[in-house]
Amino acid sequence: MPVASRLAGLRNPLLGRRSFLRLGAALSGGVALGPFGPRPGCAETPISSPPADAPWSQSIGPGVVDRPYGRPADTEAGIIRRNVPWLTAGTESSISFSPLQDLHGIITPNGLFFERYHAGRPDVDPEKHKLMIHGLVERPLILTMKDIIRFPAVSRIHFIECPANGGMEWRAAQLNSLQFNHGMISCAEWTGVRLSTLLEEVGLKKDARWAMVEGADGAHMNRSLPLDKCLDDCLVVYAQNGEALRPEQGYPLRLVVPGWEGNVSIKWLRRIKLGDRPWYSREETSKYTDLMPDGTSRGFTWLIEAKSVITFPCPEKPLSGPGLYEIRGLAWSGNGKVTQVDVSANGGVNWQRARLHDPVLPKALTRFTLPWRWDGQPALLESRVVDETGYVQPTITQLRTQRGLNSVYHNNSIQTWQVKPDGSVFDVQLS
Ligand SMILES: Nc1nc2c(c(=O)[nH]1)N[C@H]1C(S)=C(S)[C@@H](COP(=O)(O)O)O[C@H]1N2
Ligand SMILES: [Mo]
Repeated sequence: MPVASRLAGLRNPLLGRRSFLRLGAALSGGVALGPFGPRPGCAETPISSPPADAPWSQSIGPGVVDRPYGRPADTEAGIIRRNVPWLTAGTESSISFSPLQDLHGIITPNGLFFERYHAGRPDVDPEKHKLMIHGLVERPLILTMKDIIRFPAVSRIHFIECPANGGMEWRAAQLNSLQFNHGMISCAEWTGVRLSTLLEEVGLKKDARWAMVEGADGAHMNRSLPLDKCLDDCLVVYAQNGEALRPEQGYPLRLVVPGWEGNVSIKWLRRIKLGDRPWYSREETSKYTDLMPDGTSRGFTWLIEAKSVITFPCPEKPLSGPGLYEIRGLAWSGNGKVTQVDVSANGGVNWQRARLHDPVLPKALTRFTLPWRWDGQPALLESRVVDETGYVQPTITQLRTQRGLNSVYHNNSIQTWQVKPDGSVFDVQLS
């Protein structure tokens, strides 16, 4: 029997003690991470009589007109994006983090997608919004939203990660939180038109090598993109998980640059200018560069290298006592597909291969799980991803050896969660 269906059996209240113990023995032999004995992980409730009717079973609920646009159950109200007030001067140039500890699967619900603004969230009128494509092109064009929606549509699932995700932990562990250390990543199904289709429509002049992409927000945020990437897999999208983009994500139109740092996925996209060299905008010179130990600065570090994190257990979701658990997490790579995730319970001394859940898509979040019998002893949980290019996620020490301590961006190091005997979980760094 596959491990997953054995685990599923645990949730069956009819499962007898004998079969539970048999299951425990099988698991500790095959997949437990340490020398843990067969110890039941959850209590059994004997079923003698049917449960009494709850209040909600005794009356008629509200009808269909109650919620013309749905929302989560009232009891889920605490599952929200959060920000770190001291991180930025104001809320207009700020970040909210996705509550990864409460999410399932690989798609981020639209209301929980992380936000990053350089000049607040503009309220754009889709009737007036236009996209101009000009510069080194044969036929410059100004497109309305109606024009854009007429082009052949494609849908793709991709993550967007701000390269500053984890940037607060370059020097030391300081935020005891999954949401704040890793929540600047989200993943959605994006629908729109390939940028290559639009570029074919305007016709590229032979010297065109770069594109400058610019937003309609007050920051007029702009970045330079090499033409190869534009023609490869960039999308100009108007929909996110089946509905129009949210204003937070760039309504009515944004660029999605799969696998590259979130900063280049320009929101409220209003202009694409083709040229023969990069523009060296503020966001690729003063910001979004990495100061190296020798005083030089790395620029145009677009790629999001492979990264993973355990989302259960984590500081927000401690363990409730010794027993059988499923370690759960997320892995991703801007290089393509995730091919392997290993999990350690002793700070990287021994590793065990985790199961990757379908679908495993390029440049998208990938779920991994591993059954784990916790014996109540202190543990150091880590996950380490390998992507299809063979790249292995580094430790923070390995990263610092290469890049020093001056960086903010592109911290893709292995996260260590320290599990204490009472089940609480802490953010730590191993030297
Ligand atoms: N026009 C515009 N585009 C923008 C930004 C912005 O402030 N203005 N922020 C960028 C940054 S830094 C990131 S990480 C992503 C965040 O996308 P999200 O807010 O949809 O999560 O959008 C990028 N695109
Ligand atoms: Mo960002």
